[in-house]
Amino acid sequence: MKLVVAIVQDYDCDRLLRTVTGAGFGATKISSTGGFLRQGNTTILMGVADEAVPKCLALIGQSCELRVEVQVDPGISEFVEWFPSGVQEVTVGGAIVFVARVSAYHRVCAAGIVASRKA
Ligand code: 2BA
Repeated sequence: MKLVVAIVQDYDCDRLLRTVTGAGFGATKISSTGGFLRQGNTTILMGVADEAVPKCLALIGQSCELRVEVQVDPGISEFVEWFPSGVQEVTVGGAIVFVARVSAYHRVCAAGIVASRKA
């Protein structure tokens, strides 16, 4: 099993979640913030069987677009109208995806371990 961690733009999140859950993948959405732009983005966690990782990556890719975002220099943001050179464009997206090995997956409850998968 693999843990697929996808960082996506908020604009793409609903479509991505509909697509991956519609294909039978489990997914968890976490609100996150990009370190460079300090703007909101979304991190999706998915536990995925090894053989399903390529399909998962394809679905993520088809749900996420490349976009140009404007980064305003926070030091001079109030003067942007007069100093347009303080604005810089960056290309963001589609999705930044990490695939990590999972050593074990458990579902636990008061009755104990009710489901487990080893890597
Ligand atoms: P941010 O860190 O806010 O970065 C937004 C966009 O700014 C990036 O888009 C990239 O085009 C640009 N950028 C980022 N760091 C830069 C730098 N040091 N110098 C110049 N330009 C820079 P993406 O590459 O599509 O990344 C989108 C978001 O994915 C990032 O938002 C961050 O939240 C996450 N991310 C990207 N690479 C990562 C990594 N290696 N580890 C963890 N998170 C990452």
